[in-house]
Amino acid sequence: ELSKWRPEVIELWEKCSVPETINKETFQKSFIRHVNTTLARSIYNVDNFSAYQATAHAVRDRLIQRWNETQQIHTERDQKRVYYLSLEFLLGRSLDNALLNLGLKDSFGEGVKELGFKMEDILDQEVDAALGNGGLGRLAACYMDSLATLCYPAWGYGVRYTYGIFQQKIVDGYQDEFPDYWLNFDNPWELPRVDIVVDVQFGGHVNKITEGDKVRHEWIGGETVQAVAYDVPIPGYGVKNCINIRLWNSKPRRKFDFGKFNAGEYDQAVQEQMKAEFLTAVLYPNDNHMVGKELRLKQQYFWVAASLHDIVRRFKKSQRDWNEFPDQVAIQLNDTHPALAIVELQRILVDEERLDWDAAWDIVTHTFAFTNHTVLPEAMEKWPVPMISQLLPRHIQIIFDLNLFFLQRVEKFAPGDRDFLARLSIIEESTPQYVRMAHLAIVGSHRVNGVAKLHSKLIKETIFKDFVKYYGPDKFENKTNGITPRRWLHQANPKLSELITETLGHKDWLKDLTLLKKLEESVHDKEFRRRWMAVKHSNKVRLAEYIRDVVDVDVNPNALFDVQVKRIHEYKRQFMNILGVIHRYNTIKSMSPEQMRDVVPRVVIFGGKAAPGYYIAKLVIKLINSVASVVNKDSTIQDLLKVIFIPDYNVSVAEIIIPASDISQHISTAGTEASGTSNMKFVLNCGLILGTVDGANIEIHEEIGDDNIFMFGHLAEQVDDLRYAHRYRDVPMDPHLDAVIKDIESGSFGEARIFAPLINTLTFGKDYYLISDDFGSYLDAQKLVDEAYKKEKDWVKKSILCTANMGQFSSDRAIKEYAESIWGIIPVKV
Ligand code: OAK
Repeated sequence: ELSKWRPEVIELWEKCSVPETINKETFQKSFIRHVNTTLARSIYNVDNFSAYQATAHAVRDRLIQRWNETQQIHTERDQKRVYYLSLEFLLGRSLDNALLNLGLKDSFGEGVKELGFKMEDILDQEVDAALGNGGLGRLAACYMDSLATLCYPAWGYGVRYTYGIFQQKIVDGYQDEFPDYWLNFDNPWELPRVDIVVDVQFGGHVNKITEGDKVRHEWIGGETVQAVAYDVPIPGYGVKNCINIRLWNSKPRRKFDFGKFNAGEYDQAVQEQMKAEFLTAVLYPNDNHMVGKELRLKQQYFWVAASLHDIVRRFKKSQRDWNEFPDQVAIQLNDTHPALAIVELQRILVDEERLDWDAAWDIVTHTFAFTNHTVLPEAMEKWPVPMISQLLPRHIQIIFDLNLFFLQRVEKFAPGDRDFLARLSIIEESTPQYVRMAHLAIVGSHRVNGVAKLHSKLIKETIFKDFVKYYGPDKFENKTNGITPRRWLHQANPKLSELITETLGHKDWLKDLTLLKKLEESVHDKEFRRRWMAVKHSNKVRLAEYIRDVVDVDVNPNALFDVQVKRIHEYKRQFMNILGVIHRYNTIKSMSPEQMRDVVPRVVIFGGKAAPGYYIAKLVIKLINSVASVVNKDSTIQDLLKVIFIPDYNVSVAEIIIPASDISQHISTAGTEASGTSNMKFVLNCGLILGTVDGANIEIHEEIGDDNIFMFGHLAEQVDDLRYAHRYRDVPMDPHLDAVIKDIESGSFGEARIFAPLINTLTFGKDYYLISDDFGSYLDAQKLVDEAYKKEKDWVKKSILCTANMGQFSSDRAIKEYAESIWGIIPVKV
């Protein structure tokens, strides 16, 4: 393609594109140039926010260079790529992360200081990119960091929501939601690609055309919405590779209908425009819960169609045979949200590329793999057949055909077993019929994985049991989740990172987390233990300051910090935690001054958003705040207990909270939390955990050993029987729990009637999440925590051993496993 240019031109391009050296001075030049030109400001009116923008633009210039080089080399080498399709990417802030990954933090920090700014103030100006709900979205972000760092040829595809997850405010103890208009002031971390536009079709009808002995289908009519690409560069740590997340934004195809406008139908002309833009306006705020809104289905297809178009276009450039598609392309489905991609690829291959059905299906099934992130029944996606038929008339035909051919094969496997067929079918035979997206994802993929050992075992034994019978067990794998140590230790906990680097004598641990193991040797070193504790203490001071700023309560950094931060959900049992807090409060109140002297002071910290439509979860927030307002002003308990609800929990708030925790709670009903990833973040940051035998807690326990974790509660295999007992027998309530409930009902924490629906979940609701069954062992485990915290020296040792044994939980390990056993891709280093 270079041949169209004269040699002098090429030479000039090469001369001018030599990358600038990066150091403090060149940074300062670039900073000032951006203040003057990009921002059109001057020395007279640069505030912290413009300083942030200028710094971000200076970093972005370097990112773009790396991004270009990476794309170029990946195109040249033409190795197999992986495409990670995720409806959520919870990236958080980018500046600090980019500075650290590029190794520019020190020089740029010096640079801004000389220019009269503080790096911390600058970093604090950035708003989070919060395009996700919780675990699933943050996992996608960690995986992109690892894919870049390990130099894999990878792309992320997602949606550029105008509004990310809502902002949470607490008003009179209740959650209030406010729109997160994160794009209000320019976003330096995205590159708009106005040249990359894909038409996406909805509605219309299908013509069946017979040509000789062949039939083909033509999907025509309906409306067209355009997808415009916005690229978000993701730099690897300590490498030049910088990969891309492509986010799609919707816009109307026709700019404006002046015909209608002039005919006086002004509002109609504007409406069409607004409707198209509305498609990517808002992220659905539900975690682990499906809400069957048509707009959500439209979002899913819009994103899947644009992404596949892009992937297919890139493949076609290499002019290979279609059979080679799965050798060049791996597509990972982050849960079932992108499952329509399976149908879309089959449609492209059959209707547009005219491959025959079976050849196309062979390509499709060798391309896709599917990750399941939950076993909760309310989270299983299914869409009414009439809704899909309306929006995607050709896709529904393909789905029925796929299902027919699939069930024909199943019928051969289990002749005459109609129940088996009905259970496996992609179509649920209800009125109306539904498309089961998980079934579609399994049938269309060559691999299915769960996200922790227990979860992967459970999906094989429960929700996907029949598929295991049919396909055999080998199609189903485990890929235990991981987290990036760059953001979750190096960036969030700079002091601990420094101490580790100094102790180990290198920074290699940031790329090979198993090297932390060597810290074990230092547990006997008194001075090292003192410094380890000092780091924790200073992180607690930092959190105490944050708490004072946001909720105006003073907490003592010498108290035990006990943290539960995550989405508010019944299965995660924040309710059990606050009931335990009430028990603790009443216990302290009943003590003599003598007895009180023996109590370990605690600060119990909560944070997390409830889905706006999740009534019970919102009541849990109200109860926490009601308990907090009673406890925090009760001087009779001498500051032995404080309860804090930190509002608007998000990625950057997590970066302050996690390093400051002494103990954190991961207390889901056994078998309900697929993995959890914050458990890994807390332990990596030398916080102990109090947890149930669930998700990745189990594997963390295996790695760090019995002495360094507090586990309690019933096991997953007992859950069915316990639920059965609640349903059909009179199970006496745990006496401590009973006392706590009576206390709430007596009005100790405000009007009792407010909390009646919450308390009813334990009684009339048959205690589905088994709080009463686990309450006794929960309180016992809490006692052990208090006792252990009193033995300071042993506690520090435990804390060190936690960090030292977290090597397995790096997202680098997880990504290597996916790359090797599912995707079949190899690194291509810039
Ligand atoms: C969100 C929407 C639909 C289905 C699942 C989710 C989700 O966020 N699941 C969470 O995924 C995390 C990453 O794998 C796990 O660590 C959490 O346990 C799981 O709840």
